[in-house]
Amino acid sequence: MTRVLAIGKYKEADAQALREEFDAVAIPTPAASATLDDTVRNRIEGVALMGHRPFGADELALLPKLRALSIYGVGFDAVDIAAARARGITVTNTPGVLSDDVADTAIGLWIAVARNFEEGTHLVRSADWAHRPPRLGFTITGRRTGIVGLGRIGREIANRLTGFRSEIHYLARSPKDTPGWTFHADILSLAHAVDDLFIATVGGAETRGMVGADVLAALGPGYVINIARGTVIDEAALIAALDNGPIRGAGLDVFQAEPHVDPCLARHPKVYPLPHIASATVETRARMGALQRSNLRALLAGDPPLTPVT
Ligand code: 8YV
Repeated sequence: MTRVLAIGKYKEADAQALREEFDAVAIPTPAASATLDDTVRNRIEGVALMGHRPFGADELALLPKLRALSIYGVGFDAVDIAAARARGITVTNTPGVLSDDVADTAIGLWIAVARNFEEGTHLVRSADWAHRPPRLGFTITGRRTGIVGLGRIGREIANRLTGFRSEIHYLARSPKDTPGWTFHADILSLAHAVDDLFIATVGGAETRGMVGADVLAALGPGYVINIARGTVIDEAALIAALDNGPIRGAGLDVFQAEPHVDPCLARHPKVYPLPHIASATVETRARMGALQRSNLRALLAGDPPLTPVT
């Protein structure tokens, strides 16, 4: 009988791999393990988790034998890591394999929003181009850019920005070994120093609402790009700063209550929104699935995991 749950909405290739290798039982959310037969639930030792629904002490309590929780994704803010640790459960994630695609998406959002791509596409498709000239955008090359969080993804964004002759600043806990990029210990200091802000930090309590009215005011007439977690931005403050100034535009791949998006943000003419697709390529998703299964395989065999959440 199975020892593994596959939680979330996997694409068929991953669902099949989890079924074939682990005889995994599929359920849509962590809370749905309450609907399983007790004999199944009480045997589960491993979980392959996808998605962003909360996996806290209550959900962990439903799985008394759980010892391995392997996340499909780099972010682990949906999981109560302290509660898992207290139960002796090892949690893993999939860092590294998605950094390039996520950084590419950040740059794509930045260009799209600053150069009015959505409006331009609409002009062509609607045939309005014949009656209305496109609006002018703003130059992105040579701007001062700030990265909130210089982890793997933040670093890849910064690497790409060097190609745009950007003056690069970053917020981190401590200065990093970087080629002439400027360290800031405080987000207000970062926002004052740059034109545009790229958010590439972790989600969860420590960063909730970190980009609020004060930071947006300090940023001035620039762009906010978020490929991290919607919770990092105070969305009400962002809407106000887009409506009344000073923010020029926002490129957002993530939202506070996704997949439900505040209609003011979803329809805002200064926002270029995407449905959390930064890591969504065939190649990266295959790597994420493979790493998730390698971690799960190692943990169930009693071996050290490849990429534990530290
Ligand atoms: C998700 C992500 O994993 O890696 C992360 O933290 O947010 C994404 O790559 C993906 O959307 C599947 O839930």
